[in-house]
Amino acid sequence: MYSNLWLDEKVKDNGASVELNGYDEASKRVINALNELKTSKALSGLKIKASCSKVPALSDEGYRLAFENGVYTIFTNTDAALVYAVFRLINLIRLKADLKDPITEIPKNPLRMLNHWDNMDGSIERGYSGDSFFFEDNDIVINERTTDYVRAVASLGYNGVVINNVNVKGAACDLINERFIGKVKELSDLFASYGVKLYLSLNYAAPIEDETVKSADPFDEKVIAWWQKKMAYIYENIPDFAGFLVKADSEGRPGPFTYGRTQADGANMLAKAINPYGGIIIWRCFVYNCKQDWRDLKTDRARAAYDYFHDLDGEFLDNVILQIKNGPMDFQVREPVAPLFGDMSSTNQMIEFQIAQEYTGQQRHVCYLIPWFKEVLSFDTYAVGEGSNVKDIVSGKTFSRKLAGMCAVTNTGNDFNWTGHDLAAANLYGFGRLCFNPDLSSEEIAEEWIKLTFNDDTKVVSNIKTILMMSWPAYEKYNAPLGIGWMCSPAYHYGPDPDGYEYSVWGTYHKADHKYIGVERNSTGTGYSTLYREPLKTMYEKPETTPDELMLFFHRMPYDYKLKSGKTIIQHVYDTHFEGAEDVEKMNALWLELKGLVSEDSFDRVKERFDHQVWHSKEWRDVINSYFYRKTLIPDEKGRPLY
Ligand code: GCV
Repeated sequence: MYSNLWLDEKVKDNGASVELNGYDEASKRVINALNELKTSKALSGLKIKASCSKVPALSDEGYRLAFENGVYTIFTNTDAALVYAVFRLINLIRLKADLKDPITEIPKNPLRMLNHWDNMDGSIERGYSGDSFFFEDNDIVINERTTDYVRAVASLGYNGVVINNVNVKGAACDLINERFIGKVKELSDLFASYGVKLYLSLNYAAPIEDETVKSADPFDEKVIAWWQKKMAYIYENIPDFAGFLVKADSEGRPGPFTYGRTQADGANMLAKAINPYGGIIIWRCFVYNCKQDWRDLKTDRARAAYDYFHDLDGEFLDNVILQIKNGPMDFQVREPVAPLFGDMSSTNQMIEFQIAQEYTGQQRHVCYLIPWFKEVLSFDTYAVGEGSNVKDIVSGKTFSRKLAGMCAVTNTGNDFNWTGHDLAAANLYGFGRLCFNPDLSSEEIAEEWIKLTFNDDTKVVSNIKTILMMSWPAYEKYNAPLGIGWMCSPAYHYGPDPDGYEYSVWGTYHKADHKYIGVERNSTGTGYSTLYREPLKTMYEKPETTPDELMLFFHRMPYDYKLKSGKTIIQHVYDTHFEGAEDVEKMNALWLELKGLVSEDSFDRVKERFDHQVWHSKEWRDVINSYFYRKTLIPDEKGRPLY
């Protein structure tokens, strides 16, 4: 039993009396929901009545929960929503909500997904919590942990999971072939029984391997016929298969560009083939030249997704949705919001975040990412005037799109605690809650998670909440400063290496010399800032109006430039790096106060991670500070040690 998620303890029979009205009692979802109601410890002895209503306002996935005349009542329109409602009811009772005031929750985002980057040999690309629990030795694994995983994600209302890495290689190419289709179906059925849809990542170049086709040109009749036949085969075997996620023309992956076609040509070819069966194609916008030469001053990786996709607005079929990373680069601790959001009013789009902490401490550092995601979601794009926030664009509200939503690259693995760092599970929990309701506050989400995972002791809740809320700002402080990003090792994306990317082939440069740092991204530079709407365009044009935290993303600046905070850039670097490491000491002290108040195992595991983080944040501090000191020879005003 993997019990250290937020799921309630199960008992054999909790003695609850449960009445179901109007549901198909043979449906696996209903059976599973009933089973949760009858085995949840928190519901012991309670009376519960669930009714399948036809309340249009609840739509397909919403629910109403109440406590009326001694009975807890649930209303939903579907059995998938019943599953989400049951888990929520259990959690609310555990959180001591009385439900005397009924609550109605309807998910704001139609798609609420997790993307696994799991490989079939069991490894996980950018995985920091053990190996895959879906795959081992080039085979699919289905066991008790799989069910626990699906229960956990369904309990948060996630409704889709992509099980394999977007870089589809080797055995993963066979997930759509006879070799694995039976097991994929088994997994898909298990997911469906908890109201979660299974998606696969697809190898765009798959038909190249077929001797009779040898191409992936989306305009080639043989390629088109190959995919039509393949989709027919998949749906014969898995009639409710949800669809595919595609990474094309990116980081060495083939795509339509290889044949002189556009991204829309490629996506639409697949979309047409899958359309008769109701499936969707999720097409990633993470397309860029990863081998930019340092002498090339025109190319700007930050512009890439915009430049490749912007002109294609309106050309994608209705069952295609573009998946856009939250920032224009790649999940750095700080980036601007990608300018594509709100820019394509006639194209379905969803946002891609990363809760796998690839660049944010790899689940060895605590880094609660929900406050960061909330900043992104509440960013005003001005797409249709003031108030055009990212959250309304990706939920489909702004442009009235049905296919829309949010996903995150997930942070799970087969480590006992699922997420490597016990506190990293707050991101898995928090992201699911945010997908359902982006208006929840980071503090609210943290508090729920702490109470459900640990306990509701005042000190436990207060200390862990403080740790979580301090963690992302702290990580930003001791990492690369002012939005410049990328000062980590290029191979592992971990640990300080200020010039690592500068002198590698990966084409992501900060161009620091002894006087300046940064790439000019305004209208006189790469023009990136001009991709935004007004007033953002004007705001990012000049350093004086650019927010401090993004100064070095947008501008090439002298180190003695005075920020709005009143500090020079160089003094800001020194101060934040000292502060960041001190913040980690404070978080560590708060954790140490919890000895005896949380389980010993959990206490020890987190303590061990903090031991590392305390040391490693100092290494970040010293390497980054010394780098800047040696470049500039400007001393720290406060005379602290620089090496
Ligand atoms: C799955 C980054 C990661 C890669 C990842 C890629 C992507 O570059 O480092 O490991 O590949 O993003 O999002 O496709």
